[in-house]
Amino acid sequence: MDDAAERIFAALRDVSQSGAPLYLQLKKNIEDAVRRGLIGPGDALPSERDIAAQADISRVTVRKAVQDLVKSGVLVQRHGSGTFVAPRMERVEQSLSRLTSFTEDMARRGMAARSQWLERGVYPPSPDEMMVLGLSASELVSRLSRLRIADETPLAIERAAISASVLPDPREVTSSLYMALGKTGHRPVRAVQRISAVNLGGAEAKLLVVPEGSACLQIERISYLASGKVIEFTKSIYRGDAYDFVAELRLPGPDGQEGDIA
Ligand code: 16G
Repeated sequence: MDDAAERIFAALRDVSQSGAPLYLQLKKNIEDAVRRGLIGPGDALPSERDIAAQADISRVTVRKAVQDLVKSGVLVQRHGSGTFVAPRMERVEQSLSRLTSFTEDMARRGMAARSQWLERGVYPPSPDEMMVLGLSASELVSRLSRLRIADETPLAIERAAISASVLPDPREVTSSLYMALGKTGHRPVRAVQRISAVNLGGAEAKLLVVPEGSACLQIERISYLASGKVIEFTKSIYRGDAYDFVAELRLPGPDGQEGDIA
């Protein structure tokens, strides 16, 4: 038996036949073992059968506990090779003073960025989109909703809206929206961001592989061209356990001017 398996079995000893449902006890024992560092990122979990035998519980109970822990991101399952403690999330420190794209941010950190498309098409604009992008009801908007993933870890859900007169075919955006906008001279040069706290609902939690109700950052970015025209209206949800947004603050100048943000 390897070390990790022994440590896991040690953590299972307290699963008893009384009190809380067995799968909840088992789940809590495994969570505690991860939190206390008894088992660490990448450690393999013993097989369902071995855990069941060791803790003297049924395999169905073990499977239920393991599935719950996979859903909440504590464990990961790799087809053919088993179940492992999930890699620890390295927090991403993101400056609030530079206007960069997700692809660029991840490349700077040596991480491979990719996206899973949730929506990509042309639609009549919503009242919000009309107001922010300055569109009339007869104009169209290109919507690009993506799950943004870095090194296989989902970090954010981004829902971008761009006027269809600027981006008539959103399928032209393959990896980077800002790169696609740059090609036609529409890359934003300035943006205003509003950040607020939210607790995730079930569907979004599932996409981000975090427990339902997890703390997240909701970010609204409105980006502008040098001409002052609004080019992008993006609503995003960033994982609270993964992101630190950092802003540099300075004393106001001698005239008391702080500079306008909007
Ligand atoms: C960033 C922006 C987002 C922009 C995206 C473009 C925030 C909160 N959001 O993630 O507004 O649409 O970059 O990234 O920073 P891309 O060029 O990689 O598609």
